[in-house]
Amino acid sequence: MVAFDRPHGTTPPQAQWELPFFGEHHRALALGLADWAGAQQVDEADDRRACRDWVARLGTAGWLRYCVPAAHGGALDKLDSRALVILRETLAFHSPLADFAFAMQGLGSGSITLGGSEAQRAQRLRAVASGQQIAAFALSEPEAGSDVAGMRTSARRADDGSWVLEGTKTWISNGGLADFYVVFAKTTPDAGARGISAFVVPADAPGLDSSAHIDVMAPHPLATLRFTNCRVGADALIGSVDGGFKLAMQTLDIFRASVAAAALGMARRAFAEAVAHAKTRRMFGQHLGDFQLTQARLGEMGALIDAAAMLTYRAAWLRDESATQGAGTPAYTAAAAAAKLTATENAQKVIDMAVQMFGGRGVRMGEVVEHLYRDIRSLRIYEGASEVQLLILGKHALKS
Ligand code: COS
Repeated sequence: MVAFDRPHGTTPPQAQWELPFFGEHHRALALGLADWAGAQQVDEADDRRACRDWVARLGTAGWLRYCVPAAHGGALDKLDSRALVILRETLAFHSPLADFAFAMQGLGSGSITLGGSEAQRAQRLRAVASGQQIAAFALSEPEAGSDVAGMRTSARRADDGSWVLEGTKTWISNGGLADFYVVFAKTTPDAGARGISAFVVPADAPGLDSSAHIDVMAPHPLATLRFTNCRVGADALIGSVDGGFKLAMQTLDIFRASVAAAALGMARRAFAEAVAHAKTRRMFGQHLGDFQLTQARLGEMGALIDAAAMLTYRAAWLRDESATQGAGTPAYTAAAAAAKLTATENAQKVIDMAVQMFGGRGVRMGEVVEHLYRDIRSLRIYEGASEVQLLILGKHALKS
């Protein structure tokens, strides 16, 4: 599989960047990126090799610089949610794997940006921004996916100050590929969310086994990580002891709105494919697009995309604007939850409608809409399943 080519001259729309959520620098970024992304051709037959290739290209072209702050090689002073949204929407339009490669550099290093020491930032962020190091975020466990506070992986401080990790993480994106993992582990048993800490663990740390790859329905490098008497230095701790849960939530706050953007990019691509198909496919003596049934379906797809876009851009704008940091469930946490929920669910519907419009071709392996149909599914699950987003929104409503 090659990153989606553009059989119908399909280019990502640009009009949405004119909305007042965005500034001139955002529009310039979107334009430059669209040109670059449209010119890339990556062989995606092997997802791990392709992911490395994408990270290298994204690093060389400077796009990964939007994953880290300027002080450490980034493009902007601090992480800008709207830039992340533009990058993910555009990359996902062209290749969901390119989007994945980009997003994981941000998610995997986000906790270091937000809560790491200067030494941790200096060691990792510049290398992430250039694509020289691949990052990963290790939160989920076999028995604790949505219920983060229920994790069992533990970290205990040894007499010499180093930390010893024990346990299993699973569904880890970039597992087996990453150069380092941000790992969340229990440091105070029975303290729930208040007993979790975050650590930077190099891929070659003794006692870390990342060889158990997991195959899923769409290209996406994943693995289970096993920590057996895995020892890391005292300097591996990110932020404060037992401060890891909030750090994880704050990191997810930034990237959840960008997952919504990825879903949006995929939905826009499916919509573009459907429109092109409706204009060219003939049946019963006319074009598919001449049927009112088709027009109504395209109308519905467009409205679902627009609704998702507004929530996604609002969430990113709110986070960029908000001075509120880390206190309870601020407005942008709820806005990011609404965006992720709506954009991923709507994209699934839009892509399904596009497949239906393509008829038999829609399920043929290698068709863009068939690929998207498999790509979109996991976005309703990872970085907080739709049910978790509903929970966040419900709690927010009760607190207001
Ligand atoms: N920012 C800062 N702090 C936050 C926060 C956020 N976004 N969300 C919660 N907190 C704080 C709460 O204020 C609370 O603080 P106090 O103990 O000081 O009161 C603490 O964290 C615990 O919050 P809460 O009681 O809401 O935690 P729960 O255990 O009920 O879990 C959910 C809440 C389900 C929302 C959380 O576990 C979650 O997001 N799960 C999904 C995780 C996920 O995305 N997994 C995928 C892995 S990445 S692919």
